Amino acid sequence: MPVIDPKEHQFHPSPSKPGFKPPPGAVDAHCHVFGPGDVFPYAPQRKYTPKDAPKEKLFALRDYLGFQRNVIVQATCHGQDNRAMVDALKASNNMARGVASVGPGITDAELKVMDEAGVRGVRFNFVKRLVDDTPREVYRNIAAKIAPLGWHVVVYFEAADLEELVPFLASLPTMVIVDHMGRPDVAKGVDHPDFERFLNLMADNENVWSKVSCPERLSVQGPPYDDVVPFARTVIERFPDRVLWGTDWPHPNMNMIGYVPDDGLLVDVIPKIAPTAELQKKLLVDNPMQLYWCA
Ligand code: 0GY
Repeated sequence: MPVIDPKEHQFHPSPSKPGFKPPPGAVDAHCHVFGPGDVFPYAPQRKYTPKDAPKEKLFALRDYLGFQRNVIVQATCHGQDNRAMVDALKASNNMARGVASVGPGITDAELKVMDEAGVRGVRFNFVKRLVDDTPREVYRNIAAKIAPLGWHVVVYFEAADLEELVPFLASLPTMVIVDHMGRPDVAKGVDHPDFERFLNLMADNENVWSKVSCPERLSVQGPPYDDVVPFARTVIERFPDRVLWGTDWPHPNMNMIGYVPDDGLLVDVIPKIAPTAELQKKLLVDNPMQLYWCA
């Protein structure tokens, strides 16, 4: 299979057709849109500059992979300017929901406008290579503002930072959705105390959910990502009603990994991590529909 160079392509130009057929109504619950930069400029404070990955390409990929809906998560390269994401929601014919990034000055009126466009959450990012530090107090105030709307908080952090974050995460008044299983170091193995800490976070806090996404980021071995399977499978089997799955298209920062992932291969990981039709339906349909389309 040819290696697609991330210096030339933001996303795979011709992903393979997955062998796994998602159940009807499946949701890709973690993906992004980038630009186009001449319409929706990238944020001055961004830590990386992506190539454009506009909504039309996202929706075409959704159909090609056999999905019906998207949850579009604001990426750090757009900072707190949510226009590209909101524009995609409005163009989706109610087939996309959004997760925004907002600052302390956000008003109730601005939140209401985003709510009407389909935004259902905000993202708090603790990954140091992606964002500058934000005081916890700022995040607490934002969480208090969005809670009355029934929105949730998406959090992105790395496994090494979880111990320090647990009290903050446990104190949030909303549902809390953790990106990519809290980014475990898969080389340490599924029984490592770091991953146990993450499982305990979910066990101790029923409002905490996890995306079992991003094998391409977590894997040491690369495709078909079998070294990530035990992690995702453990989370799904222990918490089948609190898991989501997403492609992470258009795969920001793949320069670090050196190849552009084939989205078809990512979809083919699903039956390995959710081996029964019942688990697949919860993961891809019931759970995301409950979180994003119930109101
Ligand atoms: C992801 C992962 C990454 C980037 C972002 O918002 C972002 O820029 O989330 C990453 O570099 O690990 O979930 O898209």
